[in-house]
Amino acid sequence: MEPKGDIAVIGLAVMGQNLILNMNDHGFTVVAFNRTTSKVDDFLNNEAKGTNILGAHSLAEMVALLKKPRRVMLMVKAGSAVDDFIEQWLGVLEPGDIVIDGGNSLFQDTIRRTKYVESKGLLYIGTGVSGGEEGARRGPSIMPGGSPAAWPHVKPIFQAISAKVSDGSPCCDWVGEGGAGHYVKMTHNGIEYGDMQLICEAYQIMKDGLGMTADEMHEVFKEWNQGELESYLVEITRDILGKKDEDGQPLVDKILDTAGQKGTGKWTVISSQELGIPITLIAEAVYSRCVSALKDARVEAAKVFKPSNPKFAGDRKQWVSDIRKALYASKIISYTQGYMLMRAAAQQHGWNLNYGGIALMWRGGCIIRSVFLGEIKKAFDKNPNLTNLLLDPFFKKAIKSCARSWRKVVSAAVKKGIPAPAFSTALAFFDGLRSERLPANLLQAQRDYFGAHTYERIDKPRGEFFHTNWTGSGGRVASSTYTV
Ligand code: 2AM
Repeated sequence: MEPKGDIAVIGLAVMGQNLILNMNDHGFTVVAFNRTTSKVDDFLNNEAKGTNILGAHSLAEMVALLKKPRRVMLMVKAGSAVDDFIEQWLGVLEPGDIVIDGGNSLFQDTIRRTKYVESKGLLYIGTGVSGGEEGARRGPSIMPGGSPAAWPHVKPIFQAISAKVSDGSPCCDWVGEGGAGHYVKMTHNGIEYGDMQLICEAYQIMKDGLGMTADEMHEVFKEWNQGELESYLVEITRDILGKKDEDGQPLVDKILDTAGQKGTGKWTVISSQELGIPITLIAEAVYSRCVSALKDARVEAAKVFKPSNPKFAGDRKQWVSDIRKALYASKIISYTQGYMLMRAAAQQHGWNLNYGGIALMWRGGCIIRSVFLGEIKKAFDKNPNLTNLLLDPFFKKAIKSCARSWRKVVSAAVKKGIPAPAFSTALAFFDGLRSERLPANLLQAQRDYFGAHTYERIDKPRGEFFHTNWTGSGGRVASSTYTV
């Protein structure tokens, strides 16, 4: 009998199960496999009952059920489990078969694995899948990269199961070679950290600066979700603020204020450091989670340094409008930085990224989905070579119309001692970017003074380096110039 399986999915945790059910809904025959094989039977007898999903209890059985070229997709924990599976598969798959990793793998691992699997004659795809459980079930954002020759074979499945935007375009397209898909997914997660932090800062300013209750803020987020901030994260914030505990009090007020993290935000920041790209907002978002984790230290310090009166003076409605604008402007900065990062990574790794396509992939299905991403898509459609999102006419106008409120909110937060690190760093970055002359002339002089690191001059061509004997007692020899 001819094998019927279109694709195998390995790993029956919640994301894996939901992706399988989603593929089944779209008419694909999926083979389900899991290391602990009892989970296969459990799945077939419950969630997958009455569907066309096939179970396999060994890799050999799985392979026998698949049409060629075989497509096998891993939905297991990132790390060594992926390498273990690749080794096992290389023993049972054939040249031309396609290995897909749908976990949150580090992009360097995906670069390495793509090369390795290709060296064995097979094809590799490392893909970001975003949208949580619900996304996996109803339509995630999917960001595939790896071996270009594999794409036509997985495209029909991935684009069928992905989220769609209003005109029907799928939130899934080929991202690029090697680790490009996982890089874009990592950047997505970094931006997600930033978006969440911005919302949280707006919340804290409204709570502490304006004395607003969760119910009142629920109304504010409801309104914000009807304008330019309309997004999944604003929507769930609205719902969270409206949720009551069993005693009728807002649940959010009872949740301990220490945040966890799994590492993709940190990876984004590490990559930005390596590439020398300032993604200051995401970095502050990661560090803010670290500060939140210092609960005991904060409780101690608050006993000594607690701000005496954090309340803002003035009209509350006006403040809420200012905070919305500060959030919007800061968000524009965060995406500007995120796109700068992807552009630098693409250059370093030789990826031909489609920036408008990335905005479209993020437009639906994933955690950062928003109306805002539609504007980014438009900006790149108009100018595919746009190097700085801030220079697009739409965003230029938006930043200009928010600037006064942004400064007002950041200065009030500073004056009153309410932490707003992401709002503030966004503004500092903006001010840095629009400074034709920064104090780095002095910095270079300092470096040359103590380390003979040399400097360039404004009255000489770039690339000519000078050293001054600042004290009259140092040597004549300059250290070689280098930039890390
Ligand atoms: P399990 O059910 O056998 O534990 C999420 O943890 C998914 O990843 C589960 O399907 C889990 O399989 C799988 N997984 C985690 N580590 C694994 C490993 N080292 N080898 C195989 N599967 C693994």
